Amino acid sequence: MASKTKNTVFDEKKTFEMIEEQFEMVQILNEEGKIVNDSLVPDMTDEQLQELMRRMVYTRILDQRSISLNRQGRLGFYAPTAGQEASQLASHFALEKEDFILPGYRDVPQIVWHGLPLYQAFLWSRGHVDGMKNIKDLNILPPQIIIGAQYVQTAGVALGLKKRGKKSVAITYTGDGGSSQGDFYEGMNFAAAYKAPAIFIVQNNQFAISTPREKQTAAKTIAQKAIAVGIPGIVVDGMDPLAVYSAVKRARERAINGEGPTLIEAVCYRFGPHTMSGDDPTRYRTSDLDNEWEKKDPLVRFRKYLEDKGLWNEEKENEVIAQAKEDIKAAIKKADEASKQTVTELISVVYEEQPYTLQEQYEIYQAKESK
Ligand SMILES: Cc1ncc(C[n+]2csc(CCOP(=O)(O)OP(=O)(O)O)c2C)c(N)n1
Ligand SMILES: [Mg+2]
Repeated sequence: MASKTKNTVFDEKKTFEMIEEQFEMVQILNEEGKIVNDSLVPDMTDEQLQELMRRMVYTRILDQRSISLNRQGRLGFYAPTAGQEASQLASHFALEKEDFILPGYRDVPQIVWHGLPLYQAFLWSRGHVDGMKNIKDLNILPPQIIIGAQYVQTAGVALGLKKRGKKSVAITYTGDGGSSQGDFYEGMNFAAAYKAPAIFIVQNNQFAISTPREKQTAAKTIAQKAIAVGIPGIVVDGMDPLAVYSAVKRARERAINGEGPTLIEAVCYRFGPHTMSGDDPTRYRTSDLDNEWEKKDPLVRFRKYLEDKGLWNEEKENEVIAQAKEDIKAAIKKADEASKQTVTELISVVYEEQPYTLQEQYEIYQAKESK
């Protein structure tokens, strides 16, 4: 009897192969600081390359100082950023001043480089209302603590920009963990359906606190989730500033041209703990894994690249470090001089129009605080 080959209603092998092919990680600058993808090298001037390096070094120092200030009890909430400088600062570097940033709690560097004074970032860390005072003209929103919520808000901000005919974009950041939230899909879906000028970044730093990336989703990449909402998705080496910059630059062009949003997964690693609030990474990460990722340090590879081009040296680096330390010292001093936080002040900044329920509390505290 002739054996029949049975057809199946769908071919999962083909689907997986297609995804594999489509979502390969894009790298331009490798761990040794060498260009591995000539045709993709972004058009950046020597000054731009130096400025990006300057910001990355400065931000590493800011991270180190913030950690020690937190340990001294001089800062409040702090989520370390070391390891994520390329994802954060090269993505920001591809933006324009008129673009809106909707950050997560780890994305303070991007809003500082967008214009938020450092002392205000410190006040925000302390939970002081002045931290986010007068940010209206900076085109930034306060860092979001609710995981994923900024994705929905970004759809709204981007649609607003489109309706007002602005040639600017709204960019947002979440983590690998954030990609499991409903808001992640809802925000992208809405922005995609209305072709809103949004850029959605996922900084896949491998862990959501202690939950590894593998437990987050069965999908091979996070970027492929873009397909479901009908937008392009791309995986970039998030430790490679040139790859991150190029991807965001291109996503921005699409958005400005009315072609809608892009999802960018930046594969990276946070060298430090999740936050400074008692997290111990040694309980969920091995030192082998840490070592493996430390070799991919975005600062190390970018430094090598620029040194080879004659654009960077120890002297330049030391200048940046000294400047960062001086600025941080001045900023923390200024933060210390801020007036003591009052409850009335806190209540008054929540709503534009005070609801009567808060009005009553406001009056109680006003009486207490005026004594
Ligand atoms: C809606 C919501 N659920 C849970 C939390 C608690 N939480 C704070 S950070 C975090 C992990 C987020 O991980 P990821 O999105 O990968 O970002 P990362 O911290 O790694 O940058 C969780 C679950 C929260 N803030 N909001
Ligand atoms: Mg994460």
